[in-house]
Amino acid sequence: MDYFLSEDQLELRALARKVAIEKVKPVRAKHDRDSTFPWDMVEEFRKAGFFSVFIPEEYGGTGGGVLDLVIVTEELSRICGGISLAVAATALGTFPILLSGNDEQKERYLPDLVTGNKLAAFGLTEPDAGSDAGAIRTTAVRKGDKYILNGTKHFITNGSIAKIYTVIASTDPAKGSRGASAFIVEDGSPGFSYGKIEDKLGIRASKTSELIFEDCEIPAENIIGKEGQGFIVAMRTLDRSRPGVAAQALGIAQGAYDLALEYTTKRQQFGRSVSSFQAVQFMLADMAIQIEAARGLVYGASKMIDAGHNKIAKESAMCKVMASDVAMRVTTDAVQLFGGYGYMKDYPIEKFMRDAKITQIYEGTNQIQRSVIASNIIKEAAGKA
Ligand code: COS
Repeated sequence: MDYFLSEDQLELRALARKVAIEKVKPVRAKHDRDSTFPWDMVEEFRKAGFFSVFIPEEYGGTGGGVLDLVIVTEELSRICGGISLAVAATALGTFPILLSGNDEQKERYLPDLVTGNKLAAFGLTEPDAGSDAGAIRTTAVRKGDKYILNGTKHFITNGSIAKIYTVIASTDPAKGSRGASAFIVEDGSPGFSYGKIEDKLGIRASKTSELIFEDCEIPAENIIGKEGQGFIVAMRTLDRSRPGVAAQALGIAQGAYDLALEYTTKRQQFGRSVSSFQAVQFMLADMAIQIEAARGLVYGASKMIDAGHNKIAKESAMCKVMASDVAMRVTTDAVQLFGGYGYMKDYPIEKFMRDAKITQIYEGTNQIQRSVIASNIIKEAAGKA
């Protein structure tokens, strides 16, 4: 389908597709097998300018928006949904600064993020605060010109390899989500270390680790916004980053479908290509329909965000649910279409199914997304939205 992308966006898509095929494809199996972080690919993404595509020109970006980030993430994920995260997770960690940081913070941190010289990560989730993001226990106590952080974040994408972390901690635990605050924590801050590195089912080329704060000292000026605004900073961030997860899911689904289509037209059984059987044709058609429907929603939500709409929680959640559920169904069907070969690691298709699963879970499970959607449509129906 034609989404009437701008000339710049079409060029960006062509560049991302080229980098994905020429650079990412040859190394994706190795990074997946060894679970190594793709610094070689980060270098390629830096050269291609992918870290800059959603950052305003005044901070050295291209002035593109969420849709540009979606285009890059989709194309990279079409080849490897794990390697694409070096860019997408950096964007997640950058959004709090971009959306709610002050001028000094933007001037200090964005130049290194826009070039990809430093990667970023977002630290919200804790062992006992996943879906219930308001239940975080990491604390931040003001002492003179510093904040002292104590607690543990886990399942942090880009954890241990990022240099800049946007972290949500409680400055007033009695107030729950209204007592949360957002901070910028740099790698190497005193009392900041990394814990367990996770061994994962999929997205194995992406690092996921614990962040440990033990009397971690950061300058008081590293608070993003004011004390008590951290939960809103987190929610506004997730509203703008979830289309990126949706784009990752969309790319994974498209990549699996591409392989399944190619395979079923070549694979001969009963003296003919398996794609000549109606059972297979219907599966391919359903995959194509679902992918295009998901793309329409992802691009539509991204365009709303880029057009400056403020109330985007529902649409952002909708595109994330849709694309990730599609990715899981399409990749499972793609494995099925490969038959026994689909189950073997000699073929790239099983990796797509493993990579797809996380998109239904992280940046808010699809159950949480449905809660967000439901609460918004009920408020709208009552005329309160
Ligand atoms: N934008 C701006 N403000 C928002 C918001 C949004 N999208 N969503 C909620 N808020 C505000 C509310 O208006 C409310 O403000 P007041 O305190 O002034 O009334 C405040 O935030 C609390 O909202 P709410 O009562 O809805 O919070 P809940 O604790 O019920 O939690 C959910 C809401 C479940 C939506 C939230 O905890 C969530 O998103 N959880 C998933 C977290 C997640 O994605 N984790 C993945 C890890 S991060 S990679």
